[in-house]
Amino acid sequence: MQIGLVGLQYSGKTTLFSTISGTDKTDASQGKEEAQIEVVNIPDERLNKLTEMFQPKKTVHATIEVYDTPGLRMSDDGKVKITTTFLNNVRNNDALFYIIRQFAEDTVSHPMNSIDAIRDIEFLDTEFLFSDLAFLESRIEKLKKEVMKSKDERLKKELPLIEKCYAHVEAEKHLRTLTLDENETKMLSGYQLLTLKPLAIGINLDESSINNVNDIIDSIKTKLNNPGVEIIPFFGKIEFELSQLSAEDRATFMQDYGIKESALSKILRTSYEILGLHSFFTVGEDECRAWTIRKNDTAQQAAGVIHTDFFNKFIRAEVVHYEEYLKHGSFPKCKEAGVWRLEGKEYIVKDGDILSIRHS
Ligand SMILES: Nc1nc2c(ncn2[C@@H]2O[C@H](COP(=O)(O)OP(=O)(O)O)[C@@H](O)[C@H]2O)c(=O)[nH]1
Ligand SMILES: [Mg+2]
Repeated sequence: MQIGLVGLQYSGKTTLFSTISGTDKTDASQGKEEAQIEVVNIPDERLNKLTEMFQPKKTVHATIEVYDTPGLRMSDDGKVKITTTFLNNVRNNDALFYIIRQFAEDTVSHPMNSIDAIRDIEFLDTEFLFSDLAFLESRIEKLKKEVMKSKDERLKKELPLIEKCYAHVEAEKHLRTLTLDENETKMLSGYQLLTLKPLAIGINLDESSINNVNDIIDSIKTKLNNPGVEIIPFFGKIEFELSQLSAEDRATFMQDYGIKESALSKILRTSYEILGLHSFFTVGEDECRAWTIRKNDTAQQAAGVIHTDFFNKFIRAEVVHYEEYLKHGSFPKCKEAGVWRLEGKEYIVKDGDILSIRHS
């Protein structure tokens, strides 16, 4: 799974990317046209705890790929324009994170020459709607021609769906707010429509805002017409500086600044949430590991994530929830307490289940 940090130039994307990846990428990325990619561990206290209990040879976190997309800059005519390279980068992402500048800093210019979070968000929204509209329009034309020529039932079903999408986008509404059934979602999945992708918005604040974060975020929320989109405040520069410190010092400074959860953790957690993902664990002396699955995935699908063979040869899953394991301390004790279960392939895996797959 990939999340893309997208936004205007100098909104703090690379600074945030550096914090997330734990390295300083701010110089390396200057003026680069292509996106930087980093595979990032999803922080998980439960996995740390399991590692303490099992002392395995290896601990493997669930991961997510973060893309630092080159920002949109002012072109020669003084306007900020969307480029094809930019759109191609963004299309490959599974979820998008707008990174919006709200920090004031005289030494850092803004491609639109002033700080205005709402304008910047609406700029991105409009460009993405426009890109989807153009795609849908050409798809409709193509389908109309093909439907006349061919007897393909799929094409006949696709046309009304694309027309429905077109009407929605034309009314300036994101496709993610359109109700689609499973089949429709499947039909659209190959097209990489931008406003269909899960979205969250990160607002990059400066120190002067530390005492009125809630007011700023509330005011942005009321002005925006973006129902259901999560808006996450963070302090790009401070958090980057903190990430360079030891864990102990970081904790102290975070407390001083009143930052309860780091931007890193908030953004990764939100990405998981908007992508509809969660984790299950496998444990043992060799390895403790967190695996990523979709909410509502079955035990058989979870087994398939571990190994494709396990999907086909699935017999049963041994299941104990993490909380129960923590409470009882061992599998035999869990059995005694009746919290160790054998589940079939249709079982819906819960976030934090510890699984062991029986297969043929
Ligand atoms: N004061 C302040 N400066 C920031 C903040 N975030 C980023 N910057 C600075 O803004 C400039 C552009 O940041 P960068 O992360 O490269 O932006 P990008 O173009 O979106 O990747 C750099 O000089 C950063 O140090 C912030 O929260 N506060
Ligand atoms: Mg950058």
